[in-house]
Amino acid sequence: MPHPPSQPSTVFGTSPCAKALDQAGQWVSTELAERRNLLLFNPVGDNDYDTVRTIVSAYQMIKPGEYARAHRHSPNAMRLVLDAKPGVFTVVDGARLPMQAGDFLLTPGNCWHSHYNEGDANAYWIDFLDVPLVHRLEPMFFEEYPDGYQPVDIAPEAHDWYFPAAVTRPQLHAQPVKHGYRRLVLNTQAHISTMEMSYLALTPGTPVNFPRNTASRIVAITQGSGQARVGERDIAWQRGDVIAVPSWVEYAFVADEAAEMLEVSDRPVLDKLGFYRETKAQ
Ligand code: GTQ
Ligand code: FE2
Repeated sequence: MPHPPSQPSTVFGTSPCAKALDQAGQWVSTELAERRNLLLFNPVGDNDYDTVRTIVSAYQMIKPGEYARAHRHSPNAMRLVLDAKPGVFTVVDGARLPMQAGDFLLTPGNCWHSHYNEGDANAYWIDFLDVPLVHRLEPMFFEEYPDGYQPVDIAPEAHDWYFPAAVTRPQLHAQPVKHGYRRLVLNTQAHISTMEMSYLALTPGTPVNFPRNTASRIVAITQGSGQARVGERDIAWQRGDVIAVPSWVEYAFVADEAAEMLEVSDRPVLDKLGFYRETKAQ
């Protein structure tokens, strides 16, 4: 089994985004707000919510001792953990799922969920939800849990909704290199049918030209740094950054140092409706 590079030493907690979340933390409590989010909306036209047309992403921060009360909604949600000390967890329909750096967790639509920080440092993660798709199709439902607290079971050994970095990183690095990178598609279809999630590993200095395609994608960098070209835009990226790749836009990535990223795409929706199309890979 090839050895993945060791866990990142850089923490998200020192970045400008984390500073903004920390500032929000001084003013907005989890009592006051349902969730403490920094929404990544794309400033195109009059849009003030969507990251891409079908998916929204947001940073979320929770302070030590805080509790984000239980609710449920029809949109599907997922979380990619950036920084978390032991004692941070989310509860999804009673299952207590740990949140540690690099972990990825599902909150399928209509499951009760609440977040806890019983550690001693702020915890940061990235949320992805199909809210824009659900909003456009209109089957939007939201419900607060009566009195805010859902029952909490003990942490399961393994769970279909839980993708710990300790499991996914070795799996990613065991994948073959194709078109200059490794890809691990996560087994999530049975739980979330609107989005497909994969981890990508890039080798330093090897440019990856992705085929232009009709899916909308959001890429979140979990390790390393490099550059991207998305449409007409040149982007320098590093761990903790989020990059939106709208439908039918050309995009290419190159890593400066061994890099890993999570890609969330709406391809399953396009596939089911017969709208998926891509140009040949270069
Ligand atoms: O953590 O439950 O970013 O309901 C947006 C909506 C997070 C959450 C978001 C949500 C949540
Ligand atoms: Fe939620």
